[in-house]
Parts: sequence; structure tokens; C-alpha cells
Amino acid sequence: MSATLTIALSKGRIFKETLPLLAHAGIVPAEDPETSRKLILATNHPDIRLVIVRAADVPTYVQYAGADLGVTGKDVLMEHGGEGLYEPLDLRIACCRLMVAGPAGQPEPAGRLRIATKYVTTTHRYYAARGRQVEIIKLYGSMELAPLVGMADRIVDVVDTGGTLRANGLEPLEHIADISSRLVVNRAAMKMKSAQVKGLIQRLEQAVASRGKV
Ligand code: PRT
Ligand code: MG
Repeated sequence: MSATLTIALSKGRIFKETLPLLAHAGIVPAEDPETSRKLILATNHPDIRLVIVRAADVPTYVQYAGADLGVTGKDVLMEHGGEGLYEPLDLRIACCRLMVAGPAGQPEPAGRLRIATKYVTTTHRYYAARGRQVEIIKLYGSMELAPLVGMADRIVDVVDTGGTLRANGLEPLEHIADISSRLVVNRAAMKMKSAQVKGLIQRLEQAVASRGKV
């Protein structure tokens, strides 16, 4: 008799890109979260279920044992701090870069920079390490708008193709970190459900490795 394993995922790109890795590990959800309103999804394994949470909440669910494992962007993990979590595997999905961006072709304004971002902790750390005084304006989305309406000099956000920045007259200026999604595991679950958790990590590791070969 094995315990139930709960895996936290967010809808959208994380779910879409995790699905093939789970399939490779033999795990298939019983429903599609994009069409189902259920927050708990069964899988083809009676002892493995998925919970659907906001992307920024995945580390918190895993930290507080609402889920044993989760898939989350390194950007989200840096902001969360990783307390109570193991990060055993880079899934190499949902890749992007965390960047400072600003209006194209404009010099850096003198004095204290105003930076709009949802990555308050990471942004604070980045500028503190450079001895730069900044005012951080916390937003929850559409950061690209803030410089356009004169609310901020810069934004800190994740960039993939750069299309969203360009469409809004912004350009990437400074690279903060390369981002990909990570498997995170609750520290207690790693001990209490060791065989199951380690088995799953191993299967996902193989899934990532075999995907890298194509
Ligand atoms: O969207 P929602 O508010 O529900 O939540 P979320 O934005 O936290 O989640 P989601 O699903 O959008 O992103 C989940 C994770 O995917 C992030 O934490 C990143 O690790 C990763 N990821 C990879 C991205 C991107 N690429 C990305 N391009 N997350 C967001 N974007 C956004 C970016 O914020 C910007 O608005 O896409 C736009 C830029 O894309 P380009 O291609 O135009 O540069
Ligand atoms: Mg988003």
C-alpha cells in the first residue's frame, strides 16, 4: 500500500510543457485543466494526483505540504526563497530570461531609478548588489505598461522572444538570470515518501534527458 503523491502545477505554459514529461514518466491526467473547473485532477495512477494552483503559489503549496512535489519557474523560486523545498531537477522547460528593460534608445535617468516589477525581492537583491538606489513599484502583471505611462523608468520581467517588449517600445537592457522550470519537492515528503518520490524524480530525469536528445 503506497501513499498518495500530490503534484502542484499551474495552468498554461507550465502545464502544457510538463505534460509530455509526465507522459514519458507514465503519468497521464484524467482531465484537461484548461477545460475542467476542478482543482484536483486524478491521473491514470490511483496514487498520483495533480493540483492546479496559480504559478506564483506553487512553491508555497509544496513548502506547506499542500503538495508533495511541484513544477515552478526559477523566477518564481528565486522570489519565494526556496524555504522548505528541495530543487532536485531542472526540467528545462518554459525557458526565458529575467531582464531589466526600459524605453528603447534612451539613456539611464540620473538619480534614483523607479522599477516596476512583480519580482520585488529579486529586483531589490540585484540592485543592492550593485550599490544602486532604486524605488521598487510592485505590480502583478502588464509591467510593460508602467514606463509607457510614466510610472517607472525600468521594468524587471521575464523575456522570451522579446516581442512583447518591442511591441511596447521597450528593449532588454540587463540580463539578471536564465530561467527554466524546476521540480520542487517538500522536504518532509522526500523522507516520508522516499521510495515513491525518488522513483518519480528518476523517471522525470530520464524524460528530460531523452527529450534533450531529439
Ligand atoms: O499569467 P498568470 O498571471 O496566470 O501567471 P504567471 O504569469 O505567473 O504564469 P505563466 O503561466 O504566464 O508563467 C509561468 C512561468 O513560465 C513563469 O514563471 C516563467 O518561469 C515561465 N515563462 C517562460 C514565462 C515566459 N516564458 C514569458 N514569456 N512567463 C511569462 N512570460 C510573459 C512575460 O511576462 C511577458 O509578458 O510573456 C511576455 C514576454 O514574452 P515574449 O515572448 O514576448 O518575450
Ligand atoms: Mg503570465
